[in-house]
Amino acid sequence: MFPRFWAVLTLFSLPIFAVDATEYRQRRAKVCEQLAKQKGILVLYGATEAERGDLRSRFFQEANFYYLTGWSEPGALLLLTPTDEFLFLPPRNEAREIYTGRKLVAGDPNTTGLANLLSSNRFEVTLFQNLDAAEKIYALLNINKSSPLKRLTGTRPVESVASILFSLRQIKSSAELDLIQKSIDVSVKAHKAAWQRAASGLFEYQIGATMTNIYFEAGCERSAYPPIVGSGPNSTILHYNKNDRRMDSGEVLLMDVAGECSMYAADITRTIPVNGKFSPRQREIYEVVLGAQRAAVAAVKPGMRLAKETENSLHKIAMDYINQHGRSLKGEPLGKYFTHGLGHHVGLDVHDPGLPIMPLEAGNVITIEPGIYIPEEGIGVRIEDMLLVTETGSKLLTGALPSDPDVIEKSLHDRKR
Ligand SMILES: [Mn+2]
Repeated sequence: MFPRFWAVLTLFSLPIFAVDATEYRQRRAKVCEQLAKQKGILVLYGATEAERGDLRSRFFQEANFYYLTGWSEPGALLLLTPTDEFLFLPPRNEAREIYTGRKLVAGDPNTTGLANLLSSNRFEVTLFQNLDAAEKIYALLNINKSSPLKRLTGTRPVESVASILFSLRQIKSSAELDLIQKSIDVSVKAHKAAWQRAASGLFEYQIGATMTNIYFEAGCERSAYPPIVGSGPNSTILHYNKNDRRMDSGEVLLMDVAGECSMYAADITRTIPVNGKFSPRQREIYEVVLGAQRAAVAAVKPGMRLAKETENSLHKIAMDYINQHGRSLKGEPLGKYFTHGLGHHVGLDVHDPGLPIMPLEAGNVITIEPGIYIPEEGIGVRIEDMLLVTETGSKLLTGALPSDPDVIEKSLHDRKR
């Protein structure tokens, strides 16, 4: 229907979808409204090259900073007041630019979308000019960023940006949903490619390579988290990511792998039989996890919670299902093998802001990912899907990747070898 559009897409396989400048401006405007109410100012330190530049990974921006600015260069600072906004950029460093290329600096035409573009050596004086009118300073408290700020702000209270920023980040805009869906779509392709390839004798890292190749080929910047490819006993280790074991026929293969594209993460897990057919015991465990997941997914709607011990707990729905279906080899309920949280928010961060105890709201994007891990049987099963919470329930965003065991076995059986 849009042949020209698609031609452009094919030509530039780099991610070309992006949130536009207007939306970043609207986000800052919402924060400024809050700042006016609280008589506060907000200071964010963007990520620096020193933090990100360990030579193993390329630079990427701090998520809150990116959310408010779309700015993806290192060393920037953001100051928001109830009525104004300032982006501070490092002064020109010609020696550095030999390595990193030409950078935008204060004095260049302002293409940042922010009202005021200043050199970072103007930051302190601008902060002091706005400090007198401020009763509170909002900043990120969880990283060592707060220490230089503490020196500048003296005895004034520094509060977490969480209270004025995280509730915004939890409600995804349609532009964000498009980007998340794009990350999901390529990650689904990665899983399907892994299903094509999985076979006894292969190493876990080979499956990982097949998967990451799909999303790097599509222009994604990085894995949303280190790929978890666990066969047999390794399927029972929650964040196993050495991926160096040779898989064998008769084992399950758990793949928790997804890309981050245009800064937005996906998070998807599937568990398949290496040889194409679940053993009766593997299938039994698989069906318990799937039943628990379906029960929790069916219950997702605004007001429900991901947390364990709370009213309207989705975790309890999944846990009850697991305890009421299947048994350990000793005849005990299986609940003790479900050893992690049920899900989390996803967005710019794979674990996006959002406490499990908070009631879900329409516009949240979350995972639902129950699992059962039985070390003594060498069977670990996790099934993780992503959902958009809607006014009346939820929309499954990862539905293009089957989780029904019959469908999985059929697609493994039908693969071309
Ligand atoms: Mn997850």
